[in-house]
Parts: sequence; C-alpha cells; structure tokens
Amino acid sequence: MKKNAYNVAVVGATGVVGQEFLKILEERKFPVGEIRLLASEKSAGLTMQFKGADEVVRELARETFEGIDIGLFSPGASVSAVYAPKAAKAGCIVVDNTSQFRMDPDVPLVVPEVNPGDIAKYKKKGIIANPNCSTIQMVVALKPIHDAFRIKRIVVSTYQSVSGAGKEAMEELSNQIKNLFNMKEAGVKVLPHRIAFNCIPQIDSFLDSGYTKEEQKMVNETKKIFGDDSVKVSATTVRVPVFVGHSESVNIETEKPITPEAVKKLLKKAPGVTLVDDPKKGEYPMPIDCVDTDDVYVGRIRQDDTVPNGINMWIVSDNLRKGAALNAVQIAEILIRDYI
Ligand code: NAP
Ligand code: 12T
Repeated sequence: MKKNAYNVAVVGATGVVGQEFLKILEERKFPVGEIRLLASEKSAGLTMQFKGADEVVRELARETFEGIDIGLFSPGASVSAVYAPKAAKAGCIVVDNTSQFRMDPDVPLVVPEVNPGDIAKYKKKGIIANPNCSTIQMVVALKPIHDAFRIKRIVVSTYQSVSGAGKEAMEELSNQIKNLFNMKEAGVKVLPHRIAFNCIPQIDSFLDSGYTKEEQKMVNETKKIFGDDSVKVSATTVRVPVFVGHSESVNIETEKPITPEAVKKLLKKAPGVTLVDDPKKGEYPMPIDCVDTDDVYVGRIRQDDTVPNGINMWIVSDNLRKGAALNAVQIAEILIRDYI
C-alpha cells in the first residue's frame, strides 16, 4: 500500500543547501509527514520555518533514523560517511549531496533527466548520490547531444559561485566587499585567497596530477552518469565573485557531424533545459537571471571550426537548486512514485 505522506529528515538543515531543501519540499508540495531538521551540536535548539510552522533543529549525533522514510543529506562528506550508512541501516533511504559515495559502484549517481533508471540500484546500500553541482548542469545540457551525436571529448571551464562552498563562503564574499570599501583588510578565512574582485583557479584541494578534486569529480562523475567511460573530459574549475549560480564554458567534439542549429533544436525540447540564445539582442544566460529558478540555461551555441565536429556553448544554473537541493528532491519524487 502506498503511503500518503513520508517522514523526511533534512541533515545539514541550517546550511545553504539544507535551507533550499526546505523551500523546495514546500514549493513542490512533497508529501511530508514528519519533518526532522538535523545539524551540528551548535545549532541544536534553533528553530526554522517549514510550511509556516516552527520546527526545532536537533543534533544529528543524538538522533536515530527510526521511522524516517527519506533522508536528504548535505552535512559535508565526512559527516555523511558516518551517518548515511547508519540512517540506511535504520531503513531510511538516503539521498546524499556530498562527494562521499558518488563513485561507490554500489551507489547510484543520479540526474533525473539523464539516468533515472539507475535509481533502482539504491537497494544495495540504501543510498543514492547526488552529483557535484558543476557536473549536474553540464550533463543535463549535454545528454540529448550525446544521444544524438555521440560526444567524444568535453573541455569545460567553470565560473563557480561562492555559495557552492557553503554559507561561510557567502558571508566571506559580502564581508570582504564591505571591508574593502571601508579601507579595511579584506579578511581571508574560508576560501584559499581573497575572492572579492578576484577569480581563484582552485576549488577543493589539489591532487598529485596538478588537477583539483573538483576537476577530477567532473571527469569521473560525467562518465558514471552517462554510463560511458569513453567520453573524455578535461576540466578547469574556477571560483568567481558571484553569490549564486554557476556558469560553464563548454567545448564538445562529437563523432557525427553537428551544427549549432541541430543543437538548438534538440535543446529546445530537452527536459530541464531553457535555451537563451539571441546574442544580437544581448540574450544569453547569466547567473543573475537564473537565481531561484529550476532550469539549466544554455546559450552562445556556435560552431568550433578548429576541429571536424565541434561546438562551443555557455551553460548556467542555480547551483543550490538544480546543482544540489532540487536534483535531490526530484530523485525523492521518483522514489515515492516508483519504488516506495
Ligand atoms: P553549509 O552552508 O556550510 O552547511 C553545512 C551544514 O552541515 C550545516 O547545516 C551544518 O550545521 C551541517 N553540519 C556540519 N557539520 C555537521 C556535523 N558534524 N553534524 C551535523 N551537521 C553538520 O554547506 P552547504 O553548502 O549547505 O553544503 C553542505 C554539503 O553539500 C557539502 O558536503 C557540499 O559538498 C555539498 N554540496 C553543496 C553544493 C552546493 O552547491 N552548495 C552542491 C552539491 C553538494 P551547523 O549549521 O550546525 O554547523
Ligand atoms: N568543494 O559536492 O566548494 O563535491 O564549490 C560542491 C561544491 C565540493 C561537492 C565547492 C565543493 C562540492 C564545492
């Protein structure tokens, strides 16, 4: 028998992704029975609003997941590493936003527009992984092109907002702007360098290869989501002084001959994609226009004449929504529709 409401835990509820989870559950009228808000010890006792009611935040370490159907997790990888398996053991299906389980062969890595069928594999561990924000928006736009023309190689450079690094990084950008206008020291705490009026070509830590972990995630996750190890991906990930919304310059090479017109035709009907591509009118996607919206926006689609079958494009999305909380709630919607 189908339930008519599901008990949901939001783990990391006080974070920027956690707060977006609450907004999206409400907006999409997800059938929530009990909502349980969990965070660290320092937030225990705070109240947050859900559907117009005050809900008390509780300490994750003191809770069990008995009676919880779905856990929406975004508390950081090391915390998910401990508590996602505990929750799953108690019968709660976990949709995890951290990088902890994404490359685990027994954990599906899902973008509903791309590989919804992989959700079925959640039964192995009771955990479904949500991909990295930069990967999600790229694969939503590229999936229809890959299906029609087979993408051989992707070269991507990202322009990632500070909200990707959480609430403290957002406060850091606004404090630095205020401090600099008041002739004070900017103050660097969370991000590796000053971000105000700057760009930082480092997101996450460096690997021995010279790439960052963020870049390597884009490579590995794209292959896993497409179920195609032959797609070559080369990534450069950069932090820019934008609060919300990640942008990406993407170059692709396809096996079959491709034109900008054919790409536009595909993307016009692609799920989750909005085409904004009228450069003569100054129309192309920008982060300021995508904040608080659900879609992946694509524009600046043009031929790359330097290779036989090449296309350049520009992809923008709200990293806290499609890049994080929305994608996870869409996964939960499929879970309750098709599985539980
Ligand atoms: P954030 O704003 O810094 O929030 C972190 C949340 O985790 C807060 O609710 C915090 O609670 C909680 N937390 C930290 N340590 C905890 C612990 N020991 N026990 C319980 N809760 C704990 O960060 P965020 O941007 O929301 O991101 C969180 C995670 O989501 C990260 O792993 C990130 O990789 C992932 N993610 C983020 C994005 C994005 O675009 N932002 C996209 C994909 C994935 P307190 O407030 O009590 O400290
Ligand atoms: N380092 O979920 O800092 O793998 O922008 C997401 C965002 C990791 C992740 C960031 C990060 C992830 C960031």
